[in-house]
Amino acid sequence: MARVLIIGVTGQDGAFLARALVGRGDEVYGAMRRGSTSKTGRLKELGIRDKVNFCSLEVTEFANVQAVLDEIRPDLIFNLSAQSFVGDSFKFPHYTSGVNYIGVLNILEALRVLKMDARLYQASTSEMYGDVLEKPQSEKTPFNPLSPYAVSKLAAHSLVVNYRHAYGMFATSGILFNHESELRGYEFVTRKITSWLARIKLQDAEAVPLGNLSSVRDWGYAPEYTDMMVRMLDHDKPDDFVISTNTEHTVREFLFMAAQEMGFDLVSEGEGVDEKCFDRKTGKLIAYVDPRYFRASDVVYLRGDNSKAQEQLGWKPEVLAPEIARRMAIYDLKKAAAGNPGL
Ligand code: NAP
Ligand code: F7E
Repeated sequence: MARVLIIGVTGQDGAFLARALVGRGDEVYGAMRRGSTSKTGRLKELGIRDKVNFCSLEVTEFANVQAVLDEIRPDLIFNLSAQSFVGDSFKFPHYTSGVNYIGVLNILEALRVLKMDARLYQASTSEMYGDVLEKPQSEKTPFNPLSPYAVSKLAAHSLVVNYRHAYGMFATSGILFNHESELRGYEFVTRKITSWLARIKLQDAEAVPLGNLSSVRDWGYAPEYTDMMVRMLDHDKPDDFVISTNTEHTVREFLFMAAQEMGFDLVSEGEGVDEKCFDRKTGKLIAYVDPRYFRASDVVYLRGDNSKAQEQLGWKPEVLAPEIARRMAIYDLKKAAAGNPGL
């Protein structure tokens, strides 16, 4: 049984990771920052809220990070904390850098100063590939970030590699491609689509405004990805691993798949900012392009090559984008039917 600290336990990944660790009998500590309302809804949804020992942590405060690590003395630390919404990172670049980079520096420095030999997992991201220099992207592909979010994550990633080499720390980076689930935040495009379509279907909501429908992502299923985080820290040495499904879909395809699950039969008309998606059966407008959702610079193509994780960690993703769209659609229809779209 390991003593585990999850920093960022209230997020999508934190909740699934906590469930996996509680399930294998670990003593799980969940670090979170105070808020004006409860943030433990995802843990409650997974039925494990009372199995997690909560502690207060603000990752940008070195003294606080040091005190928490000293008090808990975990064997394993998963740093999932981040300002994780790429769109917002253009509006809040300083704040994003503080949480995503200084936060990681604080954790690494606290481990060094306290002379702790805990194993650290850092949540790196496929966004670091940015304007991709190779297709598909593996651990060997050079990074070329396109947002303040990606730059901050690349700085943190480089620091983890540096501390691993300089101090011999067991610090591992998972370069995870997009992963979604029924517990995904509502600002991300998959959840925005499924939650909004459910409200169109059951509550007669207006059509959903979207940004770049041609953007390509390699979408996986979050619980499978958090299982891989555990495997990365159970591995015999610290390293970098790409976690992806090696498949690709456009945002438009995800929209059509989710819509089909809800009984819509979409057809697209027009191009670029004029594109609109109608339901063939009713002629109703379901989705349209709204330039307000375009990004200052957007990552338009991501598809991973997970060969290293397959070989060294035994990774084989099973839940792919069509099934993810189906599960999220069913879940959000149920929520909307209960009068609680969760927005
Ligand atoms: P998420 O749902 O946005 O969760 C982020 C977590 O970080 C939340 O628990 C949040 O707490 C916490 N946090 C934010 N600022 C903090 C601070 N200053 N101090 C302490 N905690 C703070 O993100 P996710 O989708 O679960 O992703 C988990 C991690 O993986 C993130 O680092 C993300 O950047 C990275 N990642 C995600 C994906 C993906 O597709 N999901 C892919 C690659 C990498 P509050 O509840 O208080 O906001
Ligand atoms: O956007 C396009 C958007 O916000 C995906 C985070 O978990 O994964 C996530 O970052 C694509 C982009 O995810 C809308 O322009 C079109 O091209 O769902 P997203 P993301 O930016 O890929 C990575 C791996 C992380 O590390 C991040 O933490 O979809 N898009 N229309 C839209 N995106 C949003 N959000 N909303 C739209 O209306």
